[in-house]
Amino acid sequence: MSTIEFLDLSKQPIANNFLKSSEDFSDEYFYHLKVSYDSETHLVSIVDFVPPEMMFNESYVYHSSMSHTMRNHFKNVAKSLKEDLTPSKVLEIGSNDGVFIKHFDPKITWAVEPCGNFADLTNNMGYKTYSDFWSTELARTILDKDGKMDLIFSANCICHIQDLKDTFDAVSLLLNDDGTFVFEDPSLVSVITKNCYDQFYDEHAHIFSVIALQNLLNQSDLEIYKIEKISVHGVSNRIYAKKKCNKNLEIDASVYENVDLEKSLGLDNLETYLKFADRVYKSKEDLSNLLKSLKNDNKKIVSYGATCKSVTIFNFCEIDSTIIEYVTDTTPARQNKFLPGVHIPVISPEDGFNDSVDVAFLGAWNFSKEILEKEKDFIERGGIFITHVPNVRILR
Ligand code: JHZ
Repeated sequence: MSTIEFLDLSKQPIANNFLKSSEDFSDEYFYHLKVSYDSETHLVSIVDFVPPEMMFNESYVYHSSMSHTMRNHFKNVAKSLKEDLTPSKVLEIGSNDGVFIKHFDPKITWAVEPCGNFADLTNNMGYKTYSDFWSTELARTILDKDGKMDLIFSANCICHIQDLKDTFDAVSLLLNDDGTFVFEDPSLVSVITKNCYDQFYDEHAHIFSVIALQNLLNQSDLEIYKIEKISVHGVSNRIYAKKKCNKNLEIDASVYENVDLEKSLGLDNLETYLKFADRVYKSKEDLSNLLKSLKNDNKKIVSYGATCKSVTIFNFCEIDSTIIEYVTDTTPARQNKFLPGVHIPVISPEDGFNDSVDVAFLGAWNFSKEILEKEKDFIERGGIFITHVPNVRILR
């Protein structure tokens, strides 16, 4: 048996299933969030997968366009891919609200998006969007109708797909022999070194190391030739891969550098994950203690950003509305609902981020730069931001 469980993050709800009313509390779905390491492929995955249809459907609430940081990010990556690769046919897997594809000509761009609400949105924007889960079956359908693609792009999506062999086989099937597959997902180096265990939740079936990706892509005849470290979502990797049969395939130094870094951090060794788990349990204790002591000092505590990540934290650390009064979030579809599992109310920043707040937990810590700039007034009047990344502390 090569798969070993190393972290237990307790009973968890579906992280994006924001509840409309207290009547929904009693039949909420929970699963046990445990994380494992595969000593053969070195892949880190959650143990019990939630059925994809329960997570990704027409009620999906997360909009990639909700932050200035992400809008800019996708504008820039679209520009550089167009300049560097000059693709004449582009496909995005997991196109969400169109934040990336809107920078491409609809005549040469296709999309795949299982959440019906978003597929309708991008179809209405003029982009042919297949409202389905990515698979070899779907890739065959697209191949028949639209032919092979020069660029297949995916952001914060591949790590959501449970069957990676089928996923990469499907890419191989639909990619031109000289085409490029580019995808970005949170980096395991960052999760381990920054102790951001909240990157584990139902949607994140895997958190990738380059070492694991090399093994998995190779099984589908794909080869990583370049890696860019990007700052979004608390550091992600943008992976560039081509078909192995491509005669012009040159491996960039960034690939060797990433593998060396991961090996030096022990990401190919179970011991590293067991030590990480110890740090996570300590982080839970520290966060509970800090929040309780602030509460004992009669501080009003809220959380900033109703992220999936904070669903993991609050459920794991058993933090509910007796400690965190409410969560503020800019996404209308998350507002005036209850955070999954712990049922803390979610309201808009206009309604809740005001002078009455003393302390704000950074649920959206991955946007801390944007948020700290935006909330200078809060800090100037003595407001406190706290975070658990890389360790539990008050931000100064
Ligand atoms: P954010 C989702 O995770 C789910 P979440 C998914 N699985 C994934 O991989 C990532 O996204 C990409 C709000 N906000 O991006 C907006 C403010 O309220 O960290 C968002 O709801 N004020 C697909 O949910 C949330 O925070 C602000 O000033 O963990 C951020 O969510 C800013 C900047 C954001 O992803």
